[in-house]
Amino acid sequence: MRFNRTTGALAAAAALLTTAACVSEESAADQTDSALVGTGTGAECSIDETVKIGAVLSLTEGAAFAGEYQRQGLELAYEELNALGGVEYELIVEDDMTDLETSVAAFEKLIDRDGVTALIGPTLSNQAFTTYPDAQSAGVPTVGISTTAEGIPEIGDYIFRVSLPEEIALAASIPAAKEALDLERVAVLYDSADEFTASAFSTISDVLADEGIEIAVEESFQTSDTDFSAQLSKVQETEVDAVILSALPAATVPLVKQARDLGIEAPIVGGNAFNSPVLVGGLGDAAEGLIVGGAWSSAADTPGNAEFIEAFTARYDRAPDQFAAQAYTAAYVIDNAVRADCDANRDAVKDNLGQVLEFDSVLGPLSLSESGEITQEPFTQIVEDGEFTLLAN
Ligand code: 1QQ
Repeated sequence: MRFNRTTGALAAAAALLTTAACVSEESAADQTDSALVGTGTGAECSIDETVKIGAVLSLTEGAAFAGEYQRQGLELAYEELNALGGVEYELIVEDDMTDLETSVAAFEKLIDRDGVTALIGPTLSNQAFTTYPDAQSAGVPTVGISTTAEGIPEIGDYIFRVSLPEEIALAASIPAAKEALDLERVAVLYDSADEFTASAFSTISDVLADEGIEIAVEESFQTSDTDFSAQLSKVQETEVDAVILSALPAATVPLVKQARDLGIEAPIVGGNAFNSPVLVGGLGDAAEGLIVGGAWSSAADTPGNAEFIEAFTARYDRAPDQFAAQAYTAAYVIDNAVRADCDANRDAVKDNLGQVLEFDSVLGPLSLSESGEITQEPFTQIVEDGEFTLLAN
């Protein structure tokens, strides 16, 4: 149920007059904070109370390569949004240290202690599968910005994502790589211990089958592994046109370096986790020719992209990456949902997040469905001279 100030007051008065038959209606009204309901809509929306937004990001440890860019993307967006006037946001960021229990505690703190309107994050799907059920049962609209594994929006109707599903990224990047590299036989290496990389492995197998590409080598490893000689020796023994790799950067960097040291020259094809300048920097020359599917490109002519890149670079003295762009977009999508009915109560925001149609963003036009899933065009990029360059879109 949505309220503006007047109808909210009327509903409250009406609730006093209702009989026991309307108990559920009464409790919905009770949960509505009238100070979070403003006047006007869209750009004219004005809400008196500060709207709290919580973000759980991996700012340290394994996934900090993405989390730190996400924090900066969010901070920039909320500075811009607060400058627009009408709605004042307070962004509260918690570091989950790339750790499951810390992520759960951070969600609980933001939901119960801070009473946030909406949540953003966490950085990894691995954490999301455990934290999202808490957000769902508390009724807090939650927007994933890099939670790309299969099954995330299905966790519940309060769960959304402004992050291109890995299935869509791979369904674009593998055919693009097939065309660019004439792929017939590949090796597939994957981290079986992480929810995202394991889920991507199943998608990779499906896409390769659809494309008629043979899997000549299939090997797995664990997130914290550092020695990949056993898996790579299998690749070395086999003639393959490319290595399809499903891994987070902490494993990708040593794995690709060890492959190159062993003389394996096959091009590497990866997914969302590879869209990182941290990864490209860590790999150095070994990154050349890497093909990645993802949600954003600095080269894309999407609405506001040039301005976003300029503002981000000026503010942080480095260019943004995909993770910053997705975080930045989520802040604007949530703001759009708040302003739609000028109501920052959790249920109003959840209802409006499920009705985002053709929203112009730096990721390109996107929509969000009631099921929480994003629709947007994927981008496929290749690393050339240390920079991501568009291969297909
Ligand atoms: C996921 C991901 C990671 C690569 C985000 C950093 O896509 O965990 O779903």
